Amino acid sequence: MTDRKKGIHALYRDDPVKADAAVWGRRTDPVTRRGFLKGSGLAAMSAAVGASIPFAHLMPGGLIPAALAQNDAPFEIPGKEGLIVLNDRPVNAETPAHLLDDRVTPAKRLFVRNNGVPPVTGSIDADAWELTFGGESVEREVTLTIADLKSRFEHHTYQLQLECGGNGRSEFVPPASGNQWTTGAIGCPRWTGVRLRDVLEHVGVKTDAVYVAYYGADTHVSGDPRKVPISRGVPLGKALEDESLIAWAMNGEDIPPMNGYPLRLVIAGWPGSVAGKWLKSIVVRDRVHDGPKMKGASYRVPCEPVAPGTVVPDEEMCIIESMPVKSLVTFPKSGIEHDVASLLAVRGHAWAGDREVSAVHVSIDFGATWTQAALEKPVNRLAWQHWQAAVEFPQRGYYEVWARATDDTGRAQPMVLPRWNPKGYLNNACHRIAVQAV
Ligand SMILES: Nc1nc2c(c(=O)[nH]1)N[C@H]1C(S)=C(S)[C@@H](COP(=O)(O)O)O[C@H]1N2
Ligand SMILES: [Mo]
Repeated sequence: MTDRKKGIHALYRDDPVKADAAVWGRRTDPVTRRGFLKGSGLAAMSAAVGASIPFAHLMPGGLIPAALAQNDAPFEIPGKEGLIVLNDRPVNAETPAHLLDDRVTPAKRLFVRNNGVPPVTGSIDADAWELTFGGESVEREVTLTIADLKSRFEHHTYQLQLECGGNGRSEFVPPASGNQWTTGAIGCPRWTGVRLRDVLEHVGVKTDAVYVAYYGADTHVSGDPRKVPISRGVPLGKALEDESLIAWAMNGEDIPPMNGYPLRLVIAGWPGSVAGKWLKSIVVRDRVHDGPKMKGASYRVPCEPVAPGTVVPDEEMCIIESMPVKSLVTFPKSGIEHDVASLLAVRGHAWAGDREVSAVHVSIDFGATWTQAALEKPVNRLAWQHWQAAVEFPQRGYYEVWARATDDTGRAQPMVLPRWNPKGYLNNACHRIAVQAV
């Protein structure tokens, strides 16, 4: 977005063509100056107004979308920079690939995925923030403050990836409803906190425990205080891993307000939705957790592959566990010109859910041939890995540089959209950038 500090009305008043591009990703016809919605912009617009808009691509440019016209709240997320806002109620924003180039994702570049309305945390005393442990399968109910967590348990710091299960959703055909993430709902900051396992050992877990879930301090978009926006969890085994943290710091500082200040769960390698923000309570369950967004099509995919567009009954949907192998090209930015006489240094990150990435390859001929990139080991388990390659272009012209990661079980990223599912999860198709060799 060109100017996130401006409200939607001001943005449209000053430059409707630019506003269209910022809000919807419209392509503007240079002659008529009329905007045309790109596929993803169209889907984003439909998602924002909660319905599909027939013939939206024929709508003249410069119209303020109805869903956004109701308020003049600024398109700015405090502490974030360069993110693309996909929705402002609730706030959801993703990071363009070239702004994810840092090895450790800085706070200003970490995407925001909110299911509800975040709590106002500005004036709270973080050390006094309480976390309650309950559920059928705890030995006793326990409440600990952040100060307790800090003083009673060993501190651990890990760099851990966080990726929304719906990252890449915008490419699904037929389209899936929800935030139209392209590639930017991923980040890999450094988190500090205590192990969930250490605290659960202190609380005491009964032998019938099977699942560990969270509740946060955010509220439902409807304003109904009895409704919970999201409460998800993981099987006990995943919760007890070394890297499953109750974290109070990100990159050595307070967690940003939109990313869960003052306390959140970080459970990496699985859909980001298991990593509860504004953490208020942890429940140990004797069954698969049944909180909001554990059922139906939420964070679940058809247990058996289905044809695109199939209506799948709830009983045939299975909960997503590990995220699949994936990679990004974070340098250079797509669309650059490059001198054909010199090698182009290309780099990015790769990750593979619970697994490790064993190789990354790049192609400049749409996958006809692949060259192996240099790949680093992760700094710790569940951190993304960096890769780089020097690309040579045989002659002037238009190229796409594709990256393709392979995990340690030999599974590589597909080049086309994999396995359609009703809510558009798990799109790990190869990322690519455009380069004009001149
Ligand atoms: N309390 C609470 N926790 C939450 C969410 C939420 O809306 N409320 N969103 C989840 C989802 S779907 C994702 S992908 C991650 C996003 O984390 P981030 O906003 O810090 O990037 O947080 C998860 N934890
Ligand atoms: Mo998510």
